[in-house]
Amino acid sequence: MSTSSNVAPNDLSAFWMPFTANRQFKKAPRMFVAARDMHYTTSDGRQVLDGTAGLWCVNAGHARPKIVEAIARQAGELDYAPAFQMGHPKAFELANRLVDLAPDGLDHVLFTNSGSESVETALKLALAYHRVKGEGSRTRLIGRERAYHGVNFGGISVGGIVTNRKMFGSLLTGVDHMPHTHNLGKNAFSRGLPEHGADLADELERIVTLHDASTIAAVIVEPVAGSTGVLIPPPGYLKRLREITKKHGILLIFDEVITGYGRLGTPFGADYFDVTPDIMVTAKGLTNGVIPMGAVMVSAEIHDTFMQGPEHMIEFFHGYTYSGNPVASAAALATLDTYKEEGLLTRGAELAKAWEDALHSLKGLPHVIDIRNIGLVGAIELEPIAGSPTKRAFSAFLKAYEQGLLVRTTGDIIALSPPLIISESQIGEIVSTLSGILKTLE
Ligand code: PXG
Repeated sequence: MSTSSNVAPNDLSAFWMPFTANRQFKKAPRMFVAARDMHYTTSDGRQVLDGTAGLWCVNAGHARPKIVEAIARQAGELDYAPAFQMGHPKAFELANRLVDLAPDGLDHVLFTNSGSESVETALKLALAYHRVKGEGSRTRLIGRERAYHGVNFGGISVGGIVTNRKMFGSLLTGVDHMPHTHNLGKNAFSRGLPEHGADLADELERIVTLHDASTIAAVIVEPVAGSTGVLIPPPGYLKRLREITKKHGILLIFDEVITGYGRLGTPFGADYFDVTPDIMVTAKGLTNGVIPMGAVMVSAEIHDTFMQGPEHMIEFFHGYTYSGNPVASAAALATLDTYKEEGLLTRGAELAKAWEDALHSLKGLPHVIDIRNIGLVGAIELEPIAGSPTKRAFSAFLKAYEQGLLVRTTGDIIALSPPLIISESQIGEIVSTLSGILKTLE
């Protein structure tokens, strides 16, 4: 058996890495050993500009003192408190803060440890809500093609990524999918919201007609789909989904794991699009990525529906050992303080124009078939190499890393989502590094 004292630092075999080409990585590892503000430090001592806020989560930048101190203090004061039938003050304080920050009408919070768990929590809530209300026939869940809702069974069932679904059997039954809204033919090089495609929301009407509204519990969508390459909805699309769901008594769930906490230049995507869902799923930026935590915000109507029957009874049979964990709660409170003090939840709106102009300056470079942007999110879509999809973008990722820039790729799309503290000159740096790379890509 290995112990930490006898594992050679270059023995990488034991850790089976997530969503990673393990064999390739272990032949030429890319390791970060430190981070501060906008930069990572690599194991070979280089600085790498963070163009992705880690994995869309480090919205306030790295190693922010207030968050670091809050975690250390909390760990020394109250490290853990049982999450079931016991409480501690910070979880309640955090829930209150989140309700204040969330759109009006979302008045209660359930805590989880990740986006995936937040999604499962939301889907289970939707099913149980209808049943408690006496509408137990509402069991169908509607997701969307090219959606990412984490990796658990509910999430991959309503999700729309073939590679994440096809290995895992029949998944949840009674799930249907709306089409995604990405349309390169009509919307390539859109700045902000793409013009065409609002009518795709009417596909929901078609699905409702097919199954009958009385069988449908909820519709779940990402306001902007992040993971599958920044798919931005056309104007009016989400409003239309809200109208249709309301008309048919179907719950609308926004998965704001990426769009939450300032990514679009507003606190939540719901604010950006002026559409309030019944349930809002969040994680990532809630704790600035430092400690795993998710939060699911729900309407008073949903919450109150459960609050009936004998008072000594548990109202919702769901929760995690670490729901509202004290250290995670402290990290989240300090994160929200940092966002507030530095105006970060709206800073994306101030930078959006400069960000948009910078990204779109890459138009016309080799292989670039689309550039799109919203808030502090951007995507550059490349023409795939014939017969080798993903290879071109992945080689851009590797070159960027060598040249001191972290980007994310999915398929042949380069996705960008820097920490919200980024400066205009750092935006320039991202674009000039990418420009150089795009000119030399195979
Ligand atoms: N919903 C959405 C919309 C997400 O983007 C999850 C749920 C799951 O969250 P957890 O915390 O369980 O991973 C996500 C996660 C990428 C990338 O590069 C995106 C995610 C995770 C890792 C990488 O696009 N999104």
